[in-house]
Amino acid sequence: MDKNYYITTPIYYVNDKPHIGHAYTSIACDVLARFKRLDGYNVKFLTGTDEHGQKVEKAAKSQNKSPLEYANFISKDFKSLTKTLNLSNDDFIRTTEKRHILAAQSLWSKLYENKHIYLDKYSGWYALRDEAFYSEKEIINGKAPSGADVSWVEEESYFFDLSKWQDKLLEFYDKNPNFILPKSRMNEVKSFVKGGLRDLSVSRTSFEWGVKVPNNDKHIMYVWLDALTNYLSAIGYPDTLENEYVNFWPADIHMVGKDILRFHAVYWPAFLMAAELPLPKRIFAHGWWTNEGKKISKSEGNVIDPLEIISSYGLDQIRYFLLREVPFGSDGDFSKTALLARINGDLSNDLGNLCQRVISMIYKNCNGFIPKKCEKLNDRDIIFHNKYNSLYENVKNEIDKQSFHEAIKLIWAFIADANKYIDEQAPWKLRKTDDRRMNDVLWILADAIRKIAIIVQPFMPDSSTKILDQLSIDISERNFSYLDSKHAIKTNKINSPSPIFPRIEE
Ligand code: ME8
Repeated sequence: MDKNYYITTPIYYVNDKPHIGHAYTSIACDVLARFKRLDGYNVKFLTGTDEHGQKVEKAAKSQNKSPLEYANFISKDFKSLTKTLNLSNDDFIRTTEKRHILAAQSLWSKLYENKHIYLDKYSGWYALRDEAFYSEKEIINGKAPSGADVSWVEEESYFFDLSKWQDKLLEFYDKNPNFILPKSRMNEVKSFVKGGLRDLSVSRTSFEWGVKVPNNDKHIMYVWLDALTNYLSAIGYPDTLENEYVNFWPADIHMVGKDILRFHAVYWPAFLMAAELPLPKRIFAHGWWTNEGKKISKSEGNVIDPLEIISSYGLDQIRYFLLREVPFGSDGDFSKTALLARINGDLSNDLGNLCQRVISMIYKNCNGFIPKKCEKLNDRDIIFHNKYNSLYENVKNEIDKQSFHEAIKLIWAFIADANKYIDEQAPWKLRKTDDRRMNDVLWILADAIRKIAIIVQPFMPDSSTKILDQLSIDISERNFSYLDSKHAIKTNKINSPSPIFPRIEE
């Protein structure tokens, strides 16, 4: 079985500070990367910054900085966000790095040699905000379909023969029905491609901030052709014999926002086919967040700063909320009421209380040692105990579809069950009447919490570590192979518990 897994975030434009959208994509990828590592995969998780193009050049000018100075400055914010979000990325690529420029120019040369690029003249609409070309029929009331302003561009340009790839793309989508998820997005992409593809302008001459086109340095590469190549530059392309390339290409998943699906699901596969390179296995397009019901925009002044919400509510709390609140793939609303309900309900009441009750009972009543594995389970115990034999498989199935919310729901159904079990069994009463039965019940619950904390690790790495530390679970025994029925909690000496998810009153 192929045990390598390559996952990428989009690379983020350095024209502005990071916002909630960036944090969202990155956290989702981090959960997937951590999940796969715990499941025994050799993972490469890539993120980075997209530093060329007219948009960045303009932002730099407005700050009286050179584009590179400006890119250096903002790229640092994105790099530091990876730490703030506790991302487990293995690499951080910047498109101004040598390794990337070499890869982008090599890909260009390959497309040129294969006769898929030709010189002509572009005249048409360009939206700076989207860094995208639009045809006359796409323009709505003088704006791009995304609502971005457009301007008329006429310049000499190289073109990529995208129109020739229409049938091959459609054939590929049909053969690979899970290439684009969610499914509704696949339909959108298919109908866009069926509507006819025009050759794509892939170079610009009217500004300078970009990767130079090989053998014609009047031209710079179109920022999207440059940017998409990052997924290859980070694994050593053009050296296709290099270990990283051999292990990790084709990528298992490119995670993107719905607004940039077309670039990833149409242009990128066409470039790759034209360069005779294998195509990524999946493009997943997630939805967009609104803020208290309103579209997020700078002009509205309602941009959500990830650093601010993390310092107010806690990192794991935000990671949990973003992935639990909204079905991954759909749009969602960021509201304080919903956030507090999740923190105080799901985290504090459900998971936090369960851990606190069980661990403190063991600490106080079992001399601080996890009780011995109980020898005789009764029928109720067996029903409860057996439920989590299927937990790992079921959660894994959801994660493999990027249904993070469904995966979390399954885990929380199990947590609810554990809370029901503890209420029914009332070990605090058994303490006075039946010590042995109390020990058995606490053993079952301690093992349940161990399993919950292990499977929650990808979502809330810090909090689950605290729980596993409180149970003194050995660091080497925290991966998913310890979720099977052969493994159970040992008679560890445990530490005095402290609450993991304090309630937040506002
Ligand atoms: O597009 N909710 O960079 P970017 C959720 N450089 N996601 C949001 C969002 C919101 N309100 N607003 C933005 C680029 N996003 C290119 C990518 S990849 C080769 C090049 C998401 O900085 C958006 O969908 O504009 C996109 O995935 C990312 O944030 C922003 O990317």
